[in-house]
Amino acid sequence: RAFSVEQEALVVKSWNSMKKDAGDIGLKFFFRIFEIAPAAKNMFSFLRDSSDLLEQNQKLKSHALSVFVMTCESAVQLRQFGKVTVKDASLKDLGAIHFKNDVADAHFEVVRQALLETIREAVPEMWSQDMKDAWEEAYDQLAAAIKSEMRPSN
Ligand code: HEM
Ligand code: ISQ
Repeated sequence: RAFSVEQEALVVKSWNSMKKDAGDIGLKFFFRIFEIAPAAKNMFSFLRDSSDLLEQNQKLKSHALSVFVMTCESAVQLRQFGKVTVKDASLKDLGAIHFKNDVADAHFEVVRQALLETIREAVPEMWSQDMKDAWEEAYDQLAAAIKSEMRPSN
């Protein structure tokens, strides 16, 4: 599927504006996921296993930040490399993690909706249908790349 020069520009423009607040925006993204699908909370080990609230929060924050940054950076690189790339992680490992945690197609829809709403709220002044389409396309390609690697690891 094509990701155009114009779409890349829209993603880069909004990402540059969100970068400095990526920690806060990442947290909002995470909480939005649970607003849409409260049951998803049980999937995350750092929310499930830890009774230490501070530790929970720190893990949640760092995970949310890394996921948000990864999604944005892979979108930015989509055109540059013509394919999905992730920094500091392999798609194979990501596929295995999500397979192990029983992540289903419906969950990917939830995360996509949460991502789009979070970005819309973060950059309301630049939000447009074209920007939405660009982010949607970038997310779908990243999600497809992860799904294609969703199998048990040995
Ligand atoms: C783990 C990214 C979709 C649930 C991870 C990790 C990354 C990641 C980087 C491992 C590192 C970390 O936790 O910080 C992504 C990306 C997605 C995506 C880029 C979409 C394109 C989803 C979806 C779900 C999900 C749809 C289901 C709600 C999880 C869970 C873990 C995980 C349960 C393991 C967390 C733990 O307990 O350690 N994801 N993810 N992810 N992801 Fe995702
Ligand atoms: C893992 N996968 C998808 C979304 C996430 C959001 C916050 C923390 C971890 C995540």
